[in-house]
Amino acid sequence: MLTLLGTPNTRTTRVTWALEEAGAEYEFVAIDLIGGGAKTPEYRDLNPGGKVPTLLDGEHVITESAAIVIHVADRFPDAGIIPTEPVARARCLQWCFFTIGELEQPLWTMSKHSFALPPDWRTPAIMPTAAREWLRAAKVLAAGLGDRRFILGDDFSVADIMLAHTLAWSRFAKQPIEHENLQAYAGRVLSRPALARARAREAAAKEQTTSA
Ligand SMILES: N[C@@H](CCC(=O)N[C@@H](CS)C(=O)NCC(=O)O)C(=O)O
Repeated sequence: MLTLLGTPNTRTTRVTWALEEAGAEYEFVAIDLIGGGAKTPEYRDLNPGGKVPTLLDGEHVITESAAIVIHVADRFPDAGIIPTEPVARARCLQWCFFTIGELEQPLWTMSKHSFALPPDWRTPAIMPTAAREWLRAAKVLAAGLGDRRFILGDDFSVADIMLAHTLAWSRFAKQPIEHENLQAYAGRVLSRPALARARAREAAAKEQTTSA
């Protein structure tokens, strides 16, 4: 049994999306991030950093969105969303880790210093640096993508989930996507039906929590 604990429209959506691409059966438990739902002792037992998402796979607890989407892809091999050939798999992991280590970091810095951190901890002067770092990481991605349909070529993979989710985040953060190939890629990947299903599933879980 798979249970995803997370908050709609956060990094959780990477996992909901991967589960939908995989055709998995799962329960979605909405965590009220703003209301402190990730900071309770019970939740911290699962995810000591008090962050979302967390996946429960039977007795196993998995945290970190990149690790979780890779696990989902491995667990549902018939979905074909992670390559098995070692070099192609390494390339897929490369772009998953690039997302976490490079692409999302400037956006996360902007989020932290505009609303996520307590007001006293925010340093607005960091914003121009983060904006430049965003452009730099996006340029690396645009060069890596080239004229491919997906980041690995013709086959969609969890790396596309990680990357495209972060491109959607950049739109929300009003950071430009300067490269035409990246804009087209974002449009292509973000219009996948599995993402629409994931968003609907998250919205339904949130609605249930709100009205409970
Ligand atoms: N590296 C982690 C980051 C998780 C993370 O920071 N999630 C945000 C929501 S998108 C969160 O829970 N923030 C609450 C906090 O920072 O206290 C992952 O990819 O899962």
